[in-house]
Amino acid sequence: MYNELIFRLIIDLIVKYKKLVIVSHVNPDGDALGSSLALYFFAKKLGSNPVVIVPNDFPKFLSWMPCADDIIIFDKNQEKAVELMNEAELFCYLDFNTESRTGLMHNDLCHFNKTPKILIDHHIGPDCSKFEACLSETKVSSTSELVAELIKYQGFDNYLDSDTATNLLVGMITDTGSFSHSIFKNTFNICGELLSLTNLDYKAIHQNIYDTSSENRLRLLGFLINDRMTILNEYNTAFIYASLADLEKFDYQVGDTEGVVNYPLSISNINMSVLITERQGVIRLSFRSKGDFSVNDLANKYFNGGGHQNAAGGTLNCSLEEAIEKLLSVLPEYKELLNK
Ligand SMILES: [Mn+2]
Repeated sequence: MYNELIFRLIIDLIVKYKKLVIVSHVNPDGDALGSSLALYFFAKKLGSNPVVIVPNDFPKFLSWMPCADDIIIFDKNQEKAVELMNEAELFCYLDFNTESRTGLMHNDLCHFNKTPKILIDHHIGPDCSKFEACLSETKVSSTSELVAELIKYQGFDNYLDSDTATNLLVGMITDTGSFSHSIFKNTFNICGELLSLTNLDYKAIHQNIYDTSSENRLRLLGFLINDRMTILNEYNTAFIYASLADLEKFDYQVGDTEGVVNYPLSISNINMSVLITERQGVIRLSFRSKGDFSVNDLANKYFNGGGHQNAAGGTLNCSLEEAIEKLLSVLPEYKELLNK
């Protein structure tokens, strides 16, 4: 399925340009971090000098990932990040398909149009013409799976260690909701290889991700489902909203609402679930669907976002009430598709 010339090209570019800046998307998730950190380890083994920069902070439940401490967080350490970007010989964009997904970093990245860039991503429709090499494949679980294939191409024997494998597994576990969606046969195969080659403790990795919540985080989940969830049976849709005041009440920490959007899909007739979260000055929306309904299309058309068929995100610059109204106003257009 893979064009091995792309793997060769990416590896040659990493070897040729020693100063690498690996960039991932705003609100980095397990796959953004896992794929970036795995490429970071791999590039070091290839003799290059990589750094990972992400636009803003990542969830606390991912802070244990190997070398997560080495990540430069742009909005906390802008001076250092810009200095590194100025020195970069090669940018590696991971887990996003358009530069605007880098949030605050976008303005600065625009100044480096002449610096070579590579893209490794599993979202629909990147503009590959902007890149020296573009590894874009949507029929994979995650960007981490693509990075795993890249390292495998060069040879797991010499280039895989347990830290790299741990990062790759976190990416695949989290982007598939613990192997419940976006799964392909190859995902199981590659995970099996990573585990058998490194003797990692899978249970420990899983527990580090999922069993390290605070009491507040679990109570916030309970509150949102009980008090903030609306079921719209007519549209086979559920939405949950969370105001700033709601989040404050439960001492919100970055990542605390991660995964909340998935719960309504456990209701048998619900085909789409939406989480609407109020942030400082912006409304964030998260979409999930079951089956053929494309939340990518919906997020793209009405919510300044996109992603995958069954998982997408978006943002609106309005009040929480207006965001809910907007969602309600577009549902009739999708009624037929949602009722399938
Ligand atoms: Mn991803």
